Amino acid sequence: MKSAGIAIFGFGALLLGACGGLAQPQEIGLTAQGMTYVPSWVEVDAGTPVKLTLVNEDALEHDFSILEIPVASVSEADPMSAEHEMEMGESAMEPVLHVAAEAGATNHVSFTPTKPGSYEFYCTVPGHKEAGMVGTLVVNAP
Ligand SMILES: [Cu+2]
Repeated sequence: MKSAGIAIFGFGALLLGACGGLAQPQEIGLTAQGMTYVPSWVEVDAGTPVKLTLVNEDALEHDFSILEIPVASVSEADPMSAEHEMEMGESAMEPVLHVAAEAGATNHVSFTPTKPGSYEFYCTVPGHKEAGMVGTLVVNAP
């Protein structure tokens, strides 16, 4: 009986988090400059919405992508990322998280990570990952 009660409570908390009701979003700022992300190591808590802002200070387009990560909800503010995705063309893998910013622009993506772990993020523009545009998103247990 006791464990069932806890399970139901946990589920309710998760729903609230997904709706963005009580939980304050965790705001993360990433800057793309000189083929690197600053910072390249980011930590967030599972179950709490994350608002990630990508600031592109370079003279070329960059993006932030995570191929596979369990998330409860994803929203993008700027439709530009959809166009960008068309240009990516032949890459067969579609990232779960993807936000692009043109040179000098800022864009953001909101999502709620659901599973603790360590996830690699990178830039999908050809050659950029190889040039060092990779980083780690650590999702901590709440
Ligand atoms: Cu890039």
